[in-house]
Amino acid sequence: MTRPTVLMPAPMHEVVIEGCDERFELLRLWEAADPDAVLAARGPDVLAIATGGQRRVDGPLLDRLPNVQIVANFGVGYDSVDVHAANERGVVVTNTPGVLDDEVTDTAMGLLLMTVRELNRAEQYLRAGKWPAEGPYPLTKSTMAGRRVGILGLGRIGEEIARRAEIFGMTVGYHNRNQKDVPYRYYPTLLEMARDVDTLVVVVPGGAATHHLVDAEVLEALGPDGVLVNVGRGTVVDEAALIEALRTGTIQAAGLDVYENEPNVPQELIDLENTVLLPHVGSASEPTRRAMGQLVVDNLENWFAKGKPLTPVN
Ligand code: A2R
Repeated sequence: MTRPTVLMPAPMHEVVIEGCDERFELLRLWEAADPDAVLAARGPDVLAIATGGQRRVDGPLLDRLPNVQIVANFGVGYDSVDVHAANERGVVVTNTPGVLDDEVTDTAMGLLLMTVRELNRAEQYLRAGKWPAEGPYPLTKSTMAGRRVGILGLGRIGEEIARRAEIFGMTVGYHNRNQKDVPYRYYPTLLEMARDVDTLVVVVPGGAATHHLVDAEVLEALGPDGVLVNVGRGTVVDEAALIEALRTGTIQAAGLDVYENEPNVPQELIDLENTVLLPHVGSASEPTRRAMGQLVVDNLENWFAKGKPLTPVN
C-alpha cells in the first residue's frame, strides 16, 4: 500500500517529523534547494499538510496541491491557516486544543505574578548586588489577592485561568460573544468589563474578528490600577495604544507573551519599566510540545485510517 504524502513547509517538533516519517511519505519542503520545483513536481501527490505556522497556508498554496485533504496545525491558534480558503476547497483543518491548557494557564498566572509583584525585577535587583548595597527591594504597589479579573475569551484556557484566579483569591468575570453556563459574571461588552475590573486577561484567538479589540478606549476604562495580561494573540491588542497607556500611566502595567509582529517586540515596550515581556513561551515546555506534536500526528493518522480528524476546526 502506498503511504499518503504529507507536505511539511517548515521544520516542526521532532515528534511530528518522526511520527510522519513512520507512517507517511514526508516531503520536507524546507530542505529542498528549489521548493517551487518540488511543489510543481509533487504537488498533486500531496494529501496532507503539517504546519507549525511559520509559513502561511493559504489559497495559492492549496491550489498547488489539488488533492490535499487535510491541514494539521501545530497549536491551538491557527491564524496562519486560511480556513476560508480551506473550506472552499473542501479541505479539513485541525489544531491541537486541550493538551496545552494547563501550560498556557500557568504562563498567564506567572505573567500576572511577575507583573503585579515585580518578581522578575526583584530577582534582577538581587543579582545586581543591590540588596546589600541599597537595602530591601521597594514594596510593590499592588497585590494578587482581591484583584478583579476580567477574562477576554473564557474558552478552554480561559476557564482554567478563571479557576486558578479564584484560588489566588480573585473575583472573575468574562467577555465572550456568547454567555456560558459558568459561575462567573458575564459582560456583554468588553468595555463594560474593562470599566469594572482591574486585571484584564486576553486569551481569545487571533484573526480579523478579534483584531485590536483591546484599544485605547478599553485601556482607558481599565484605568490607572489596571494590569493587562495577554497570552492569546498579539493582534488582539493595539500595541501602539498600549505603549501610550503604559507610558502615561493610563494603566499600571502589562505582562505579555504575544506581540503584533513576532518576533519583533517594539523597543518602546522593552524600554518601559512597567512591562513584563516573554518571548511567546505560553505552551513551550517539552511535555506539552510533545503532546501537541502527537496530536498533529494522531489527527493525520485518524484521517487516513478512519476518515475522521480528532480535533477539526472547520
Ligand atoms: O465568542 P465565543 O462565545 O465564541 O467565545 C470564544 C471567545 N471568542 C471571543 N470573544 C469575544 N470576541 C470575539 N471576537 C471572540 N472570538 C472568540 O474566545 C471562546 O470562549 C474563547 C476561545 O476559546 P477556545 O476556542 O476554547 O480556545 P482556547 O483553546 O481557550 O485558546 C484560545 C487562544 C488560542 O486561539 C490562541 O490564540 C491562544 O489562546 O493560545
